[in-house]
Amino acid sequence: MEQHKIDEFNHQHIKEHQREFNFVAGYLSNLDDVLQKLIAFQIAIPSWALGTGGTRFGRFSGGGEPRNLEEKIEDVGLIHALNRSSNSISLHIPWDIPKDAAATKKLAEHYGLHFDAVNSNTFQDQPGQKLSYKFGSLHHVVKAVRQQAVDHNIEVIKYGEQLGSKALSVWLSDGSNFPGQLNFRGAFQRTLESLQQIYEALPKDWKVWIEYKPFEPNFYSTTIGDWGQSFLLASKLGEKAQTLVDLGHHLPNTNIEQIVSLLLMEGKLAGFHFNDSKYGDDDLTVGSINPYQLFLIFNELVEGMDARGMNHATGIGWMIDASHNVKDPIEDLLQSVEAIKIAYAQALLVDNEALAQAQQQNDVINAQEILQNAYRTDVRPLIAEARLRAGGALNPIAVYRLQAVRDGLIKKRGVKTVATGL
Ligand code: RM4
Ligand code: MN
Ligand code: MN
Repeated sequence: MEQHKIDEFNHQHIKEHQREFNFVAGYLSNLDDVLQKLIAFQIAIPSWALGTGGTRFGRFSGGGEPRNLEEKIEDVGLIHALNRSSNSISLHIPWDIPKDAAATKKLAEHYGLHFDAVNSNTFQDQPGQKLSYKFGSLHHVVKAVRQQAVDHNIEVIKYGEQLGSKALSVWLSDGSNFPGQLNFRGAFQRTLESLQQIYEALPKDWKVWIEYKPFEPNFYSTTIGDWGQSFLLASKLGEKAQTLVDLGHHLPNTNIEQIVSLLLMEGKLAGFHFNDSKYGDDDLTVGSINPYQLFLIFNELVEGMDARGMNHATGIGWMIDASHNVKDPIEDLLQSVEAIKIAYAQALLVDNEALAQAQQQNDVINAQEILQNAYRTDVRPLIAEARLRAGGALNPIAVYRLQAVRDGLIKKRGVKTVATGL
């Protein structure tokens, strides 16, 4: 995406933008601070979100999907050029093994990108793999299987080191499908021992992020099923281990904001996998189902990070983890990043002093008013302004469509199957 195309678009729409921006800016006493924070706030893109995802029932490819890691980096580069808010990429190994790490790093740098956490994968068997993960990996009853999974994680760290990553993200599908299948204590202990070996292999300035999930693919128990189990593991491992919160990895109506608040208080909140869901691990676009919950989460984050004197942009790992059957993945990621920034901006508008006072006085009405005043503010012009100042597009999706980027990608990379509507 050439910069002049973005500039041209911005030029054509600047008047309209200014009108909207001035309206909301007039309400803010901390405008500069908010804009600075919005410019600095970046969200990592996972390498697996750039193609059309699927369900366990099937996968419908779109056109022009990236065919290799280089093209995935290219796509993230495009997203970042448009929104100036996605300056890193998170790799899943072995889905995306860099063949030449130095060249991969250089290519990313060319687009102004760096590498976020690297993700290991012991939830699938890979071709040629010696031992199967059918009955789990780090928790497996057979030592040799655990060792194979530990070795894989250490290998992933090595790839990450070459790319400049600073964290290993571990999600296990380990669990059981039927009562009696597993001894819970045994499974937990073995997982801990395996993680200890991985922990020992971590470089000095690295972290290990432990993700939890209540069910799927196992439907009776998951060995790291909730934040308590992840927190327990992270606490036993040491200070380089923290809990990763994937928004879709909770049972319906869980109070995620409360979980986040306490993890943050304990210095154990590694970061996020943003997505949205109505039922389970739906991996839907961030903010598409429950934007108010997302705002409440960010409200806890901002208040909690400020209480600990943390830098909002760098103190926590911010990442999208989503997958789509029916949307153009690039457009979807642009929507997702926008939704995250909207929730963040709204949280920055909360009058925390007044809220603390209302809480102290048990003024429940006012407490709700304060939160909802912020939530009901249309902050989109603030985000557009931050994007504009950073060199991005006033409206990233509009530019993407106007430039017919997907058509260009299809020409270059080809179409797999034609689906009406795409
Ligand atoms: C899992 C989990 C992990 C992700 C995989 C692909 O449900 O969310 O974070 O790496 O999916
Ligand atoms: Mn996840
Ligand atoms: Mn998930």
